[in-house]
Amino acid sequence: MADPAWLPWPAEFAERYRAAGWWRGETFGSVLRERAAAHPDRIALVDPTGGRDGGRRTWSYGELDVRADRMAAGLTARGILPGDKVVVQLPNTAEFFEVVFALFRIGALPVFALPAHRRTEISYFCSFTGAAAYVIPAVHGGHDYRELAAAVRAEVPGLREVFVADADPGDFTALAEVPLDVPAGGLGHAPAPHDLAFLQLSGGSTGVPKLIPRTHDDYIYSLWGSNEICGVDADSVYLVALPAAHNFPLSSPGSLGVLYAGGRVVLCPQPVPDVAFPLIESEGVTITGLVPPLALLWTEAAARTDRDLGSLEVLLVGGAKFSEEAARRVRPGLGCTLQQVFGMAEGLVNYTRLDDPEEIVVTTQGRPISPDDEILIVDDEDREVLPGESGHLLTRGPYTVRGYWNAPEHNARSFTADGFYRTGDIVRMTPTGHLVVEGRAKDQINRGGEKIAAEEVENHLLAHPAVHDANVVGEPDPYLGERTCAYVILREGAGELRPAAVKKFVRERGLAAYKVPDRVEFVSAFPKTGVGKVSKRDLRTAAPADAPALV
Ligand code: J2J
Repeated sequence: MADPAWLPWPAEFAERYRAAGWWRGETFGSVLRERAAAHPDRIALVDPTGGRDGGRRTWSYGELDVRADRMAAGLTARGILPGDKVVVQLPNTAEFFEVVFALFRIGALPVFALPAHRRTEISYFCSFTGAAAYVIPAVHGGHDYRELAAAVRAEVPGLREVFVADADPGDFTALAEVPLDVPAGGLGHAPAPHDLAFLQLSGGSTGVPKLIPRTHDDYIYSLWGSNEICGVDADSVYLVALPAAHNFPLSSPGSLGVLYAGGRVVLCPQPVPDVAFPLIESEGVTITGLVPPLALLWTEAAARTDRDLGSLEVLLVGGAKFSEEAARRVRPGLGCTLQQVFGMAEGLVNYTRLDDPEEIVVTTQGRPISPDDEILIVDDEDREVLPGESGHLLTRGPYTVRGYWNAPEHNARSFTADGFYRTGDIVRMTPTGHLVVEGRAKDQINRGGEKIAAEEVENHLLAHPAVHDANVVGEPDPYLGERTCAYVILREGAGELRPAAVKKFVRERGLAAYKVPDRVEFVSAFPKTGVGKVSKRDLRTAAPADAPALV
């Protein structure tokens, strides 16, 4: 069933990707069914704190399959239909997979929210997609998601159902009450491999986040392609340390890649060494993925731990640039192979290979998964640069989308006429074909792997009655790589406003905490470019001590 808000691949490309064997004609529902039939008793998921007593809980492939079916039947009975959107905001728990596979079976589309998102983001996802339902934990990380859901529901009356994946659902429906026996005739509808499977979130550089439509065919290719490159097989044990719904731990090769291979997925409630290291030891974790700040933290902590991390074979690091110095420390520190991964929820994923020389592994961000990933490196006028020079990365291929969901105007800017995605990244290619990320042309801050669209935060700052104008830029941070600084011009006669009050204002607008500016600087003017536009580049290089010069 084609979604009218989605731009599929042109037929000749789809045919080519099928003929090449990249698109295998599978769906997530069919894959889980096959794995469950082949090895029902093999463990699929380990949720170390998800048991009734807060202890370890495991689900076999057979159990996950049955649970997905029963959840699908129950959700269907509650009116969740093929093509419906369901915002899923669950932490790293087994229920995340139960719900997501149930939706895959129905042909309803999960919209992957992160646990950090708050009222403004969730209300937007729900209203923009016309979501039929929203799935939350009761309380996670000290935050009561039932209160969040109540606020979202008040703003988005069309949201029919809220399901709570805990025993105490408050005013909403407990997820545990939903499952039903599958009717004799089955679920009644099975999505096709070329149908949309879900909407993923883009890091974004615009006022509101964009949604990325991914199909079963294309995403499953990115999974098995990643598995081959990362050595994932049925013996792999993957630790989901980052938030499960993020594209990196979901697919590079991530939980879904490892489930595709028939391996085991271990859910880590928090990515800190004190929680993750005991799990690596007790569960025999072989592979995991981290953003650079966490990779640094783990490498340092490994020197002090008495935990045995010997099972860990591969550490994937990506989401933001991993410095060469930090990369060099991974193998001696953690005793495993580093794979750099430069990926994006829109599609293209690059990896250094397991047999690449150490020099390439520590100095590049890898090369594409597929021989059919097309890479162009161009100047500001879309002309290809000379080999080895840096430029804008454009890409097209068998698992890179052709447009955002329901965003025609934005698509005209973010994609070329012939379907290349403008990544907004500045890269160069080495003679070995590896990409090195040199910078970014998009107006985005990459805060240790968490992406912040400057415009989104600026819009919230502008809503403050005392704020005349605002610009948000990234500035260097030794741990995060980059942190955010908001440069603010106050209205005349606005009186005194303290940075803390500005931060509080943004937080109370209902934004994820990571989007709240790390630093707020009051200025009386912004530096301008030759043509009179605000020069973010000059703002970026304005170190705190220089700031008064701007006044
Ligand atoms: C520099 N910048 C990087 C890297 C991503 C695997 C890994 C990461 C993501 C991801 C992902 C980078 N060095 N190694 O989806 O499947 C920046 C680039 C890129 C943007 C995408 C995956 N790895 N980046 O981070 O959609 O700017 O996906 O365009 O969140 O992160 O962000 P996102």
